[in-house]
Amino acid sequence: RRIGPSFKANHPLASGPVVQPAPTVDGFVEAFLAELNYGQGVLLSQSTVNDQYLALARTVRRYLMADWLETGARRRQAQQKTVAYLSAEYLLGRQLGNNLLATNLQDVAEEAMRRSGIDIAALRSQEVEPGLGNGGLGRLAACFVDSLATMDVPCIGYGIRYEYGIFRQTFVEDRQVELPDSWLSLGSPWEFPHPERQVIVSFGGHTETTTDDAGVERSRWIPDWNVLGMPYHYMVPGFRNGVVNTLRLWSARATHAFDLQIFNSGDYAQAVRSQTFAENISKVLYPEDSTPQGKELRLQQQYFFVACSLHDFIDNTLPADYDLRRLPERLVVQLNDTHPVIAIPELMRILVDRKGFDWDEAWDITKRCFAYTCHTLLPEALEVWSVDLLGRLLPRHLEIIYRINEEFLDEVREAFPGDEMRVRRMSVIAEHPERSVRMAYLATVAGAKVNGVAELHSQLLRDKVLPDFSQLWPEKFTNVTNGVTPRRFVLLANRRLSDLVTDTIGEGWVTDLDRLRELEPHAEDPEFRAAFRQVKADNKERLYKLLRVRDGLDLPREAMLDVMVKRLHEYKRQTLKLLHIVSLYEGVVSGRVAPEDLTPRTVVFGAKAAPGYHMAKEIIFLINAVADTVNADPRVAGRLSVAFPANYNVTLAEKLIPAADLSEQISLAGKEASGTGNMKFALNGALTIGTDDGANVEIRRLVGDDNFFLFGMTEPEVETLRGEGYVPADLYEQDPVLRATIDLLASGHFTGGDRQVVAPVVDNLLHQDAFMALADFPAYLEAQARVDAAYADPDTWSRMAILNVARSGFFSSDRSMRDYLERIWTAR
Ligand code: B1N
Repeated sequence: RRIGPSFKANHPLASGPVVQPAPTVDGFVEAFLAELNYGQGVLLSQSTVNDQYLALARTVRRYLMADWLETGARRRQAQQKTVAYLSAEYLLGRQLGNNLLATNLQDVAEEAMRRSGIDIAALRSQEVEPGLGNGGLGRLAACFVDSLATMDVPCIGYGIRYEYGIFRQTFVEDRQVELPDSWLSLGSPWEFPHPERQVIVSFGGHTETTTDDAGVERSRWIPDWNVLGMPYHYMVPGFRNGVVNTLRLWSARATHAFDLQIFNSGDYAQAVRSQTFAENISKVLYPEDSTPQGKELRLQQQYFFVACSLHDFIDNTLPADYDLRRLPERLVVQLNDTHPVIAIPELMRILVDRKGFDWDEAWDITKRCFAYTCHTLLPEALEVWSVDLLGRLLPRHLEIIYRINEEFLDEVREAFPGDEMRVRRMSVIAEHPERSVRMAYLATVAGAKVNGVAELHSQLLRDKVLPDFSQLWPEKFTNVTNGVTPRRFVLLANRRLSDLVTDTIGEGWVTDLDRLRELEPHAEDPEFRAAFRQVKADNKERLYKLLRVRDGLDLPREAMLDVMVKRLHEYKRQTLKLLHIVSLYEGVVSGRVAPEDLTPRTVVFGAKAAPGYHMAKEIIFLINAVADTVNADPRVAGRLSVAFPANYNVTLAEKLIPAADLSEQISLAGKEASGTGNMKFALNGALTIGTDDGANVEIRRLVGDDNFFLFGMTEPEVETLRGEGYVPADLYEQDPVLRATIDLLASGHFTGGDRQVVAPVVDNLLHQDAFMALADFPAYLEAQARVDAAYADPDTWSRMAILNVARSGFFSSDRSMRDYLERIWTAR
């Protein structure tokens, strides 16, 4: 079949105009009914909620289409430098609300639905969010593409269209049970498959050495098997600026070779199994957040999407005659952590093996195309691939990595003669415990820039993770502090606050978030503070209504809302929060504290644990057990409640964050690279209780010490304590409050008398406590007492909260994107 254009470019109809429905209620109703009747094939009177949702989505799509086509055409014309953002994860969140916001059609759509006898809220809830990511890293990618579209920067987001995203979490007898997330099953109106842009990706086999016409030895890859990559396009609209960029996610298909096998083999069942094998590659998102398991399928996923993406850009996006020596003028590849780092040898392979460049020229081009963002400090999170596995799956890439490493190590030897220890330390190939490729080192060697995601993180990255590299190439290292999109996380999630802000300082702040500063003087205005409190109260009411329907939770309206939502990980210290809750409860039940002396609090947790992370799952169990007991105990009724709604995701975050009073950011100093939830809470007027870690450091500096509850050890203090030998059991012995708290936990009080089931967590705290929760416990309680004192005076609290909003404009992802543009994408 013919693919490629089959229309005369100079035909009068060739480039539009694209017919767009009128942006009026009438126009919207008409387009909606057309989608329902002709797209969905149903009558309104017969339609289900799902029919209506799909038709509504397709109607909104129509309003974006002209801008999308126009942006594409403009980008092809302009031939500017394009950012290829390579990310294995995009945690997009629901699309309908965001796209209505971008097109400014919220009110029109709502009225149009009303006129059609439909409650738009029911249709909004019908959408299953594409959960194609684990947590902060995936959500960051989604915020970044939003900002780039809003700033009209040419960008293609490349990734994987997982058929199953992050699992759906349920609790059965307080324990996490994972269910598959079949987000595509009711139809996916936001995606556009492009089979004509399919790409072939090869795996396995071996290499051969041949001599080319010029007598130069060249390696040739003879692969063993292929799959097809089918791109699906998603619209990434800018905020009311006529720009729609593209997110291109790849789905794996069997090639025709598989079909032929079906035909020839006679073993039909086996042939179909081969097809399944190919399609497995994009079947499911790995649910490990920051502890890669080194699984072959994951390397297949990584190479699959990276190979598709580079091929797509070089062969299908650049003009056919483009001179690849000038590639760095047109392409910058931003590597979102090490997951897409195999793109480096892949570009070398394309240039050397397919395009006939000599090695040195190819390497010079490659080095100028890539930049690498590191998102972690945990040693166990730094990806390595065993040479054995990599060589089996991608033999030619392994050869290329070896040669890159040889030449790099020569450079090290030249800079530090006689220092073979250093050479071994810096080698891209680790020898122990198994010969393997250190992907972060490869990215650092090839990348023109390497950045961390918050100031403290970038500094620790230079000093602790990659010290030899920062000594060799200090100018390579930079910082770009993360940010979040104010469109989704303020305007969409918190309409009430947004209206108050706009009424107070006018429009424009949504794309120029520093303007929130203009709110500062209003912190002193009692009327504004009262209005601000009313916004919080309304958001709480909305949240509690949702939690009643969603989770059957019945929460008191008046209490302080204390929220800890993030992946479950020991370094994030959900257990420290749990110890705080148990200590409050213990105070009352032991008679040490009168219940009326407790500041009424509702603590909400949201957290998924990686399915294979046993300790994390034990902690989830314990939180649920404590919640059950505390909520059922009349002695603390109305004073202390604990809620753990299952399946925390972007959709729930949008309801929880605007309602929160207190934001828990309590990781052990030096472990959380940045955090981005911390920014979302501050922007929505929650106060932070937090350690000196990640972006908390910058939040505190900006909002001011007086408006932030700091506690705990600093990173150097953590190092010192570890050096001295940390013995958590000693702290338990010495601190009566800590002892009473842990004793109550250990007694089985929360588990129907069963001491056995709490042992894994309690013993770990007493005898390991790798993340030093016990060491920070007294300081944490003291900081929580400061929280209670501040909360006692509504005016004090709202003044602080308003100043948090006013001074957090820096954390817009628009600012992050400006920093990438200046420090990484153009400054070379
Ligand atoms: O990336 C976020 C940061 O704000 C967080 O502090 C950081 O923990 C997070 C392997 C990761 N680092 N590494 C991952 C995710 C998935 C995976 O398979 C690692 N996520 C982070 C944004 O910078």
